[in-house]
Amino acid sequence: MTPELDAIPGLLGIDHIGVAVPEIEAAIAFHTVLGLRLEHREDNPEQGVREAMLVAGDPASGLTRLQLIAPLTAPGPGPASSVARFLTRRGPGLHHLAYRVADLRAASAVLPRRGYRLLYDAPRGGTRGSLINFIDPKDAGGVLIELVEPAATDQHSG
Ligand code: V0V
Ligand code: CO
Repeated sequence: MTPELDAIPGLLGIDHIGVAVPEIEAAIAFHTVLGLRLEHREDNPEQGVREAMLVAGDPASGLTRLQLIAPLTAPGPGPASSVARFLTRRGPGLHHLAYRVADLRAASAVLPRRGYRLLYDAPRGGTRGSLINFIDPKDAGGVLIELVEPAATDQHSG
């Protein structure tokens, strides 16, 4: 493949948008009033987050997902999660944009080749058994971009 054409193969669309919140229950309550439905909850200690995935719209017409993320670690001494740092430095708000890819390893191979840094050397565990990695926001116009390959059993959703 020529360098001009070397792009991520199989970028399928936006998987979710991540919003950092200090307290997950209040955020769920607000977004439920907007009409989103709570689809999934999970704690991810490796990422230091408590997560709630909400969904809008009719599955037949394509789904829109919002991922609320709150720090998992209690305030106080000890290492702060990156989301806790984000809340301290920037306050609640838009945190990341997650693109769904068909094959995260193939997608990950392209970026360093083109001079863009990934945060992890190898994919890590994301929501619902997915594989995730992130592009360094310094290389992505200040936006934290997540690449997510859903678990094989989850490919139908969204
Ligand atoms: C920090 N920065 C960001 C940012 N967080 N820029 C854009 N979007 C964000 N969310 C900038 C910050 O303004 C600084 O820029 C610089 O990065 C370093 O800031 P820091 O406070 O020292 O930040 P750190 O130490 O937290 O590092 C930032 C990165 C870190 C992005 C490297 O947050 C990280 O590793 N993120 C990936 C993991 C993650 O975010 N997990 C939570 C979602 P200046 O001041 O130097 O210009 S978990 C998830 O989505 C899951 C599980 C899922 O979907 O399944
Ligand atoms: Co995410």
